[in-house]
Amino acid sequence: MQKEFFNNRVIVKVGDITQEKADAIVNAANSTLLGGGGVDGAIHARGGKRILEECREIRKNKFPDGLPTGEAVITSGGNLLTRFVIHTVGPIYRMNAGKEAKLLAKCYVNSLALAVENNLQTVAFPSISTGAFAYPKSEAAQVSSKSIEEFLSANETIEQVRLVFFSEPDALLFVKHQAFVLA
Ligand code: AR6
Repeated sequence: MQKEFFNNRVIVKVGDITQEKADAIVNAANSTLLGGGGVDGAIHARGGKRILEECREIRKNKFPDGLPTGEAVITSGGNLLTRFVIHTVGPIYRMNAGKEAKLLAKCYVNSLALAVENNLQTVAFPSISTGAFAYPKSEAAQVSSKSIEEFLSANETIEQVRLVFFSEPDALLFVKHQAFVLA
């Protein structure tokens, strides 16, 4: 299935994010930036060691204590089909004293802002925090769609945001709970 929102600037699809051809794909990382399971594991496994080396440099030079939740950084795409990987750290559900939604929205907004800073036009996101970090998928759909819509309303350079879900039920659940105003 595929569905479009916001005058076709947002595409909802099913797939493996490591197979996306976009200017950047977003990694659902953790604050160490040194890899893990899920999307993070798949990106580092397919992207090769260059991505990890760049993450280590970012840790050393900019974030010795780890990347804070809601922030985003950018590396090259290594062996992936994408030029860049934007790494962001989603909130762990119920571990952020009621600030989950704000932090999850920051992940999307900061990732898109970084894409704009780097003159990128197409960005693919996984459903941040909805795996190991246990954010309920229906709530995440509202938060991500609202923050993306708000960002795109104020920006003209991003041509397409792709929301890539690992399974069809996940994509359909997103479509059911999303809060896009513009179809
Ligand atoms: N392509 C698209 N979506 C995927 C893929 C894939 N290849 N693999 C999983 N998903 P998660 P989080 C979906 O756990 O919740 C890692 O260990 C998955 O079904 O990857 O933000 C990191 O190192 C789910 O809906 O990310 C962190 O420690 C969504 O992607 C932690 O997990 C996100 O699942 C981050 O947890």
